[in-house]
Amino acid sequence: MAISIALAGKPNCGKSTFFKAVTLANVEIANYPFTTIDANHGVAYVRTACPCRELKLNCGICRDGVRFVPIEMIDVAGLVPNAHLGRGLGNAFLDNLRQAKAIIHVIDASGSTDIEGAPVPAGSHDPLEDIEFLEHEITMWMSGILKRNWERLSRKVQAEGLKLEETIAGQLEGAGITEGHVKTVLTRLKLPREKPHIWTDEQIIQLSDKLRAESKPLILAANKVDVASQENIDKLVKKGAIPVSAAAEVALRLADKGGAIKYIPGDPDFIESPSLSDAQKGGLSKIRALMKKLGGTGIQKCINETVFGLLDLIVVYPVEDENKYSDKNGRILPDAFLVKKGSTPKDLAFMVHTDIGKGFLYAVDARTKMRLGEKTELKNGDIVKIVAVK
Ligand SMILES: Nc1nc2c(ncn2[C@@H]2O[C@H](COP(=O)(O)OP(=O)(O)OP(=O)(O)O)[C@@H](O)[C@H]2O)c(=O)[nH]1
Ligand SMILES: [Mg+2]
Repeated sequence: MAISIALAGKPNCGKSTFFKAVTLANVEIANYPFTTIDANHGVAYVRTACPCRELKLNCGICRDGVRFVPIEMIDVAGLVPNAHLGRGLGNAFLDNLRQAKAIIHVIDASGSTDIEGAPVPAGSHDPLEDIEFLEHEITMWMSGILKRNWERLSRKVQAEGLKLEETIAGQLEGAGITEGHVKTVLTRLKLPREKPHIWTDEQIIQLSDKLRAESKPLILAANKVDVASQENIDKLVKKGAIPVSAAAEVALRLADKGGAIKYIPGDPDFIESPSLSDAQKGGLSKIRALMKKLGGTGIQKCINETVFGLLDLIVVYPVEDENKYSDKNGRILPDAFLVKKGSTPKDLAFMVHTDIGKGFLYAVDARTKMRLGEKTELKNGDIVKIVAVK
């Protein structure tokens, strides 16, 4: 199953525009809050160098040596401060974040929407104010779920010896929390383990906050930089945000699809076809100026940073024929898998198929033809043949 990433943030910050840019799905986009109510799900891609170039092969899948590995993107409804108290659409729709392994927090860097997403004169709202609330709302959403039945559950932990990690993970299953997450977080927090029923509200919020950070790390995308002041952009970059223009990326991808330009997502520039109208040229030259400044539109960079930076994933290519780098039908480098850094060939085998994982014997590095032991750490770009008992 592809890894899921969610786009979240206040209403009207450009989440659906970002989503449209990366999935080319036709979704509703408008300059007012709560345009999106039901979450949009689509396929986006992380960009990487395809090994076929280096091997002097043609996989027929990549574009000019650029490989796009699919991930799932989720565009959720806008969230406002105090959504957990029922403001805006409330936070029930945060259930859509359940599968998300990371969040791209989209911020309107132009300051042309207030904290609740209503249009205001450009520059009149300080985007720095929009940063903190999202994490808080997600934390409060989780703590709200955890507190449901807590009285009863925590007493059971004490009286009937239920496993604490299992109980908490079970309660937060809908938020995508696993026992592993709970274990990691509990070892860091100094909560009285043996008496969960005396945990205060504050302690439950603290636990939820750590669980949120552990299970859904987040990066900031400072959107609408095409109309934002340099001052706002600088302020957000200082906070670690990646400057982006979702609108520019939509224009480029559509122009590329329509044949007006050649643009490979994530490239710092594009090539114009000779037959453009003056209006097209005018629009594109504005985008080009922005790309020069940012080194691109920032959109692909955001996805790549989330997948490779935040989530620490690498790309590996399982093959069946290590000499031809292909599957048994001769398709070259047919699959690209995103795996956690530190994964072993055996982990990869399990990802390919449970039976292959169970029957794992050894793996071969297709480049060197050397055997890889069960415990070898895979490297980014590895091409691996797995040998398993049939
Ligand atoms: N100038 C500029 N406008 C943008 C950009 N991205 C989005 N917008 C505009 O911002 C407004 C809101 O965009 P949406 O994508 O609908 O925002 P959203 O966050 O999905 O909004 P909700 O679904 O209401 O939460 C629209 O008018 C978009 O055209 C951008 O990069 N630059
Ligand atoms: Mg939307």
